[in-house]
Amino acid sequence: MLQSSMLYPQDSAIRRSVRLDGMWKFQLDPQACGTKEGWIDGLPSPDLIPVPASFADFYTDKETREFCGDFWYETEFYIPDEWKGKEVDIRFGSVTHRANVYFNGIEVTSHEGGFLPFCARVTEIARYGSLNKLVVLANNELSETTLPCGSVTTLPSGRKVAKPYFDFYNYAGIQRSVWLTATPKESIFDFSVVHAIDGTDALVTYDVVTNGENQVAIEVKDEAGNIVAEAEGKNGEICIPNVRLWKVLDAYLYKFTIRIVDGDAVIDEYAQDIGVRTVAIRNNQILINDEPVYLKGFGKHEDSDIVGRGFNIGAMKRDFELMKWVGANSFRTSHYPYSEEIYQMADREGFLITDEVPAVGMFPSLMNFAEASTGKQTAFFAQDTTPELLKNHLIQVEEMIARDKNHACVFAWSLLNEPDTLDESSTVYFEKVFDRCRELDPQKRPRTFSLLMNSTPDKCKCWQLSDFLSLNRYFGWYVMGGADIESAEMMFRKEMDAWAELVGERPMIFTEYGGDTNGGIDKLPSVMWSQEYQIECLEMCHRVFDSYPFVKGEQIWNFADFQTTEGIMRMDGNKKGIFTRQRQPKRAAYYIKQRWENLSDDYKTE
Ligand code: CKU
Repeated sequence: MLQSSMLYPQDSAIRRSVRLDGMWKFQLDPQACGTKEGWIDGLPSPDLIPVPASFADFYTDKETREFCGDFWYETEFYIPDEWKGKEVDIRFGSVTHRANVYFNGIEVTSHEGGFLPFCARVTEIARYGSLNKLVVLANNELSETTLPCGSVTTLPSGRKVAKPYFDFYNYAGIQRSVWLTATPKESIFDFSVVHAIDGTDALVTYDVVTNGENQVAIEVKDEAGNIVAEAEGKNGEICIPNVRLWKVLDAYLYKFTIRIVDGDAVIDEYAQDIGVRTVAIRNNQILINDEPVYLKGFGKHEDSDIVGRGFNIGAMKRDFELMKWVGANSFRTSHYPYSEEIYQMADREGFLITDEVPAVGMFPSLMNFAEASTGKQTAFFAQDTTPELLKNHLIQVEEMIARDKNHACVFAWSLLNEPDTLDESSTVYFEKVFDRCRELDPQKRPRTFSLLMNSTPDKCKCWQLSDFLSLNRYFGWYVMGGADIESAEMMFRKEMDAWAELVGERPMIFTEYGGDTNGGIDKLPSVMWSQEYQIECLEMCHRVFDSYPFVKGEQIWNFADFQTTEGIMRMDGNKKGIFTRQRQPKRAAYYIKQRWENLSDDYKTE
């Protein structure tokens, strides 16, 4: 059972929510002495930094940017007198990777995992009508039991350094909004909706969780504000006559309002925009409302200049505009659940999301993907630490589904990214994660995971658990790039032939492919890293995809260039973006636009 409600904060006739974003006090704690020294009552010599944001890229010295360990935040704010008698919560969109929260000098909660929300209830210790102090102890260390996985080494100077087992910078901090909320004592804690289509009508089965016994009433309004359906009871079925379905790139959202009522009095009210649609996998097809869809899009990151992984509302808007411009219809939230505002926008724009839990780096190496192709094998899920990892993994699957289950845009869950799949222990581990997901998701959406290059048809022991296969393949880049691209294509086709024999009726999509290029490097004829070669590499992959009818989607790695740990494989970050980190097109973007505008959304329908 979840500790706190995952509902996104909102104002209603009853609820109040205030963003606490802005400049907060901030202090690194390299000796981890803050708790002992009483920092929970206030930071001794803080700097000021923005919330939400990653702390790393504000500073001009390397030690602060690369800081690994404990770091603290502090802010103060008033809680109004009128809030007496309500439940008061502090809600964090995320703190990366873990947090202990102190309110007016008392520890009120702690949370593990850097990409999902949590609340601290402060009703009893709030000072109404006066100033309150919030202090957060955060930590960004990685281990083989955290999601994502990694390790920490200590330099001779005693300084800790994070060693991610994944290819994105280990940004940390209070990266999403912090809210102060007031809800009534009897309140709506959670709800879920499941859609079915019945001719021209929709049947929406709903379930509302409250902490009281009063009656629940539901009202559904169309976009023009007309009430189209009503119901009473904590659970039941609502019929929306002549439903306008939520369709890919043609979204329609009903306002679904839940009220707790006592006669004429409204005790609590919560409203969410809901798209009505179904999802199914059948006969090699991904079906939305029983209509086949071919996925065109990207693996992305929450990553931008200066604020790092901090939620960047401007970048969000620009990214959706660029995705529409280039003809995309979908993306994967590689490699962690993104900010909630992004799902709200995808609902509104009609984008399909594969929602990914931060299960990345389940391979013991900094460059796990490069290492894996050497054939060196590890039994990652057969260690003493595996039970602890699994426990964290299952909690994060639960939190992700609780947060995102009602979004029309979320059509599938990605439960792991490029894990070890070659050892028997992987299957045991995977089954637990896949089963838990199925059990928790009211809509029973398809489950998948991204298969690393070494998870080949002859060796992978876990592909059969995926409702559709998601492959990450770098033929023409990590494997036989440049002048060898012809051989890369042959090898790629050989693997695809083997999958074709094995997989049968299951659709496959590509969740990663492509190559790095530094925007601005042109070369005729092409060489690897030039803009021309990025296009050639993508063209080769597309030739292969186009020849296999069960390939039902292509999501390029990556939408935009992004920051990584420094190293010889990365030139100030990963440059596989079709757009630069500043969100301007590389040459490949024009090629992709041309291809995707000519591929209908139901391309390859048999
Ligand atoms: C990407 C097998 C591929 C793994 N993939 C993971 C992703 O996070 C990396 O950025 C590879 C890459 O190498 O660009």
